[in-house]
Amino acid sequence: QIKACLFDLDGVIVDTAKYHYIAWKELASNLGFEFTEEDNERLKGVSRMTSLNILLEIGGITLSDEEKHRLAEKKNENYRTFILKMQPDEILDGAKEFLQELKAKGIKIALGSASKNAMTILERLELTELFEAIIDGTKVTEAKPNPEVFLKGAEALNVDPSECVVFEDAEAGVEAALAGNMKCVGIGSPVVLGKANLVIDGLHQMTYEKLMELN
Ligand code: G16
Ligand code: MG
Repeated sequence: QIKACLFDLDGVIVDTAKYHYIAWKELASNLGFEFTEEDNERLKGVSRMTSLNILLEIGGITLSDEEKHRLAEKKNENYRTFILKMQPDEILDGAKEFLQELKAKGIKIALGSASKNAMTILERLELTELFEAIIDGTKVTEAKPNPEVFLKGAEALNVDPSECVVFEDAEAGVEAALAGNMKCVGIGSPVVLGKANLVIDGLHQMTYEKLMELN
């Protein structure tokens, strides 16, 4: 019996990837190399430090941990100038409506995101109140595909993992959901997210009825 839904943030509720991209691209440019949109795909759903490590690998650059922390901090400051200007109209099509439908039907809702900026983003989008639990990058030690972020979400909602459905746009996120013994709806390409129980283009295609069919 499905009792709860757990949502990834970037790529499911909002497209912050475009702002991450601008900030990483600028950092790469300062370091003297090009960072492409294709490169950016590799950073989706991945933590800030891992993202930086991938970027430095692309640029063929080796740095001390201290220098890496400084650059990650600099990138985040730049990224935050964009998210602090976000507006509720940037919520992806159908996301708010689906969250409201779930709430009306008594389904519990939690966030399961790798981002340490998740609280700021939810506030800017005026979505905070719809979430009963928020598990973000400040509350986990293991990155997806480890199921920690979703298991903590289920625990906070006081439901069994088998009663949860996760909504994810990244392959590692789908793997995390399944590893946690949860069902998963993939948002994006069936080629990439093939392991999910259902793959859709976006939450505008999701309804309470479709959710119940996953039972
Ligand atoms: C998001 C993005 C990732 C980003 C990560 C950490 O994950 O998809 O690209 O690197 O958060 O973000 P921050 O630097 O804000 O802590 P998710 O899990 O919401 O898709
Ligand atoms: Mg994501």
